Amino acid sequence: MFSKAIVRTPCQSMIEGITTANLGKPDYHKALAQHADYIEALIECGLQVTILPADEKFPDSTFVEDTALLTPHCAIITNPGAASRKGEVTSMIPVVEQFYDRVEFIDAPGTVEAGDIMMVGDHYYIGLSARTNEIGAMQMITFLEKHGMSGSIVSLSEVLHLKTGLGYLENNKLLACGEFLNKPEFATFSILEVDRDESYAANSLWINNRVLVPAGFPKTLALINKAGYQTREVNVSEFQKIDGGLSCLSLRF
Ligand code: CIR
Repeated sequence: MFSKAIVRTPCQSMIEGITTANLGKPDYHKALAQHADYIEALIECGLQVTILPADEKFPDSTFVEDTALLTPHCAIITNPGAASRKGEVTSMIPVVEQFYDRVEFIDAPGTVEAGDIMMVGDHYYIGLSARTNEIGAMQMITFLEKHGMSGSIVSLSEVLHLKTGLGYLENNKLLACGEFLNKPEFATFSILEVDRDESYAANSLWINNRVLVPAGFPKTLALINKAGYQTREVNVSEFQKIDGGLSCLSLRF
């Protein structure tokens, strides 16, 4: 169970955020309203939410998930692989230090964005992507083991981040799409298959026995409801336009 979350208010420069989506530019005012509703949903899940101010220097800075891995035993500050995002960690360090005594750091040439990391109990799956390299993943595994946890590497080819195509819903249930449906490392999970035309909804988010689902993906919503979860839709269309999803918008711990 999680008790806290950290989010960052989107900045106006988010309209220049990195994107491959081809969905047009985000509407900033709509994004602010959607972000406020996202915070409301986190509160409904029982989380105490720390809201950081917008940081105009970094267009993608609302996607705080990528800047740190917050585990029950330590925090690990990442070194984002995207050049325009590296500086995002600087202002995150003092925030994380308010909550953690044990803070580790991924160092160059290692790169990691924590959207590539999926927690399953004490084990962390780390996707190798354009943003997370093998040196960074190995540093991450070393820190996890130092603090009594474990990690393993997953290759990926179709998606930006590991959790773009996967969402762990606890209870051995894994929401998966595309290239993740047949990977041997996930064969022991009970897979909930997300249709390709709703692939964005694979990034639904389990929090304390509820699941936040992006609005507008009815098949995935029905799938998760049928699996027995209480769901809460959140409209994040403006963040989808810059390749962001529900998990990217917060750090939960
Ligand atoms: C980026 O390309 O870095 C941002 N536009 C989107 C980041 C999404 N983060 C995530 O999936 N964890």
